[in-house]
Amino acid sequence: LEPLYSFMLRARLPGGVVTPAQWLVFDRLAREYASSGLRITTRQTFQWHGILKHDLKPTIAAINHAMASTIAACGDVLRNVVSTPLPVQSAAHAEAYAWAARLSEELAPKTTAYHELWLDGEKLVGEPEPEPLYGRTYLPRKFKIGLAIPPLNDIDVFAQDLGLIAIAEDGHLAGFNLAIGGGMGATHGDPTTYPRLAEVIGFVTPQQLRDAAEQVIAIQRDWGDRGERKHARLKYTLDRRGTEAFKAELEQRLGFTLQPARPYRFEHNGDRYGWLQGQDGRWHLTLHIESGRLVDRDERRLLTGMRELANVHTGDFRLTCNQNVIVANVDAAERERIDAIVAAHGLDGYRRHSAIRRHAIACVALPTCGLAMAESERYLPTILDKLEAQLARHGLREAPILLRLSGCPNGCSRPYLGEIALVGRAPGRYDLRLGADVAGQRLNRVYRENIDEAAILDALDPLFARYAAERLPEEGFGDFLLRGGVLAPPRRIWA
Ligand code: SRM
Ligand code: SF4
Repeated sequence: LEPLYSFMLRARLPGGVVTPAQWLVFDRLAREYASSGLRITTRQTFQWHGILKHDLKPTIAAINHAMASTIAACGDVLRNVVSTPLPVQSAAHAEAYAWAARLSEELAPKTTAYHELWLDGEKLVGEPEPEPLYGRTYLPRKFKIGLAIPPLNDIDVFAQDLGLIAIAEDGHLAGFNLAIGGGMGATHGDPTTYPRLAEVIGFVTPQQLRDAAEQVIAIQRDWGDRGERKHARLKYTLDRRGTEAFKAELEQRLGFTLQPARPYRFEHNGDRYGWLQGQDGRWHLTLHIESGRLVDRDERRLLTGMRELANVHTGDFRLTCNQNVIVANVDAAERERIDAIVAAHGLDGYRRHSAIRRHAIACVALPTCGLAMAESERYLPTILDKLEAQLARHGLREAPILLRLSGCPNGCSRPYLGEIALVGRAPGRYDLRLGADVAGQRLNRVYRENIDEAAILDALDPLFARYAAERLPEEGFGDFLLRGGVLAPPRRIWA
């Protein structure tokens, strides 16, 4: 008798765009096959946990019939391409999304094995189809592309292997600054591993983007460390071979020189909640979903509420890299009906939650993640209650402090970009990291190592007191900690 194996499935949804029809399929899969609802990830897609082995095939087939896929959502390939989800500047956003979708499609593996295995595709006889980009051995490690449109850095563009900073001129895309070598993962006690922000190396036009992205991946394929998986990401290739050498190789393979980077300015990296109107007059409602977990619990029937929305909504949905969802492209006349469904199912947390709760992100961690060293998603509500009480005592309930929790140093919640971050060490113990900015351009650093909850709260309380008393207007908590001398200035300012 075979054990009852269960699996996690992840969809590939470039730019996080989901039609109402797709939503209804994904919702049905969550109810029929998964153990804990629909989970929005930090890369704008869905995961289903607890899929039993014999249900994998029908689930994957249903995802594909809904015009989505699971191919390249995991593995040593280009992962889900993320893109600024909020379509407020209509023309530029539409173009940006089109680019995310195109890169995702064209740079994905071309293997037919996926279709043979999971979709009952016809078996090819003879040699398998060649992989034009990945070759026989694929990439040394996963590779991530993300596209941001300033002033919003809502995808954390500097955490990507290849970050694309869209430069809009007259409302249309003039091109992209390329930022290479971002990545979060590290290993406790191993200083040869570290989080790193991507470096801006130049500008390309839209016509040059596809080739530039492909060649960045190809150089990493050829230069990446295949001997030690821990050092296989692009960030280590750059630090080993030098960013200038990488850029020279890129220009040589492309046959043209990158233009100098164009000016840009990021203001912040969270989501903007509530209703916002786009340039074309249509409306977009960003809802806060704690840890991205859509389940029905007590009076908060989030999974049902989203299904009700999908039944009536005529626009689309956008998943965000902060694990939230945008009900996008709503006509003004429909707003009232959407608001009523949102309120009736407890999806209106964005109106009630404190600022720190609205901006917090936690990775999945226990019980499903085999790499977790400490709780994250399940611990978030508890630590938030305690931090909220502390912040309220200092009159800081509405201070939008960016908190990120990870159950281990792999950094799936991009914790090294949190103004406050807890990175799991052991059950109940975390590294407390402080001092990132709110634009996603500065990493935090360890403030206290391997401490428990009481020590975390003790360490933060006097800092909140000082922040409340001494902060400048609009000054973020991370910036204050640097200006106030709590943390030494960073060795490198990323901009
Ligand atoms: Fe992640 C591995 C969950 C975004 C860095 N990540 C894992 C695994 C698959 C654990 C494993 O290998 O067994 C986790 C599954 C947990 C579970 O039970 O579901 C997992 N990662 C997630 C998600 C679901 C976190 C979330 O709470 O939303 C995110 C899914 C993204 C997606 O839709 O594709 C997720 N992971 C990230 C990010 C953030 C990002 O990409 O913006 C990072 C940091 C950025 C980066 O890659 O540097 C990230 N995950 C890692 C790493 C460290 C990689 C490294 O280079 O060091 C691992 C471990 C590994 O790959 O060996 C990992
Ligand atoms: Fe698991 Fe660690 Fe990623 Fe959290 S950060 S989901 S614990 S691998």
